[in-house]
Amino acid sequence: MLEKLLPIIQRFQIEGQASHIAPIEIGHINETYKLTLKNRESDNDFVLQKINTQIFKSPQDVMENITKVGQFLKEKNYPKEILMPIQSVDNQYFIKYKTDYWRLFPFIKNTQTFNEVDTTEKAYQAAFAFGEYGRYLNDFDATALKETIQDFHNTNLRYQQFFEWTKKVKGTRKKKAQKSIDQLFKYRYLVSVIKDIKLPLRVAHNDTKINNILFDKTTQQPVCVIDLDTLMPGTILYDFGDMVRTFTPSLEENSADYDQIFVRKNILKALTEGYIAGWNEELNYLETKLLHYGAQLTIFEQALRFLTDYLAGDPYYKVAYAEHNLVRAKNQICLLDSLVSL
Ligand code: GN1
Ligand code: MG
Repeated sequence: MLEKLLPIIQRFQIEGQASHIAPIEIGHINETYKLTLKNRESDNDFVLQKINTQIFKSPQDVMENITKVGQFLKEKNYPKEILMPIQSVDNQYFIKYKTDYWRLFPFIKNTQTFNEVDTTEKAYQAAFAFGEYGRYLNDFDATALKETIQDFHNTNLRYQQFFEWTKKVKGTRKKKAQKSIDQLFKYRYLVSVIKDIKLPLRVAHNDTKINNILFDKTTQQPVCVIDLDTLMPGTILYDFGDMVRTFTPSLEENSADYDQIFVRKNILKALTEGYIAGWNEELNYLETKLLHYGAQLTIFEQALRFLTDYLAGDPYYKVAYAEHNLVRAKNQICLLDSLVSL
């Protein structure tokens, strides 16, 4: 594998001899590797990623957003690590090799990620980190960011697309999905709320999953917010929502143990407090009032996305087996039922 990737690695401004490379199984979208370079003094690790251009149509825009925000945070003396890509030999933040686009990040030392939240302390700290990240970007002009995926959190459009697929698809997939389809129809009212409210346009991270925070292995404290591909102008609703979606469940999004899936209230409380504290009074009244609604909307949207992908034959999310997206959709519906009933 190393040999195959060497022509790519050599295009970046790094010193030392590539000595090891291994895939990192993280995320549903990009292809990720951990790379080790040997130097005279030490070993240094990096994260090499192939950008999925089916989904991120303009790698240029993605990398521009990341570097603009990174630069701004640096000037603001943001207290945590800032994820900045390594430049290529021709001073770009990504390279094109054959038909693919690649980028390289330093691997932040002594860190780890978690797929689940096991303590209220972790929920509070991670949510604080996302809130703090937003706060440091408070006076960054969000409109200066490119929309890396158009209509990413346009739940209304997601609903329309879902609805069209429910009409278009016949056969086994439709039959298997029918119960979930009916359940999602009933949650349609969630979309109508958002049409009538006006919230500040902010720099939204848009993928505030628990595994998008690096924790220090020793202190167990968050040290870096990662996965910045979906940095876009947006509202805080979905950032808060994606935390609720991924921090609070009793079981994670791939679990098919449906009757064991619920929102853990103590984690929800801790993350809400952490997020608000991270923003340190910068959120306005309406934003604070709508957090809980944002969580419902986000989980609803995610269920729509998984079910639409299932109906469409899995063009978007990586799947490990035929029913994977259906399972994920059912899982999200259970979670939504639980949240709505709180
Ligand atoms: C995707 O690839 P990953 O896991 O970072 C998706 C998110 C979804 C998530 C569901 C660009 O994120 O929006 O919430 O899967 N990212 C994109 O787990 O679509
Ligand atoms: Mg992501």
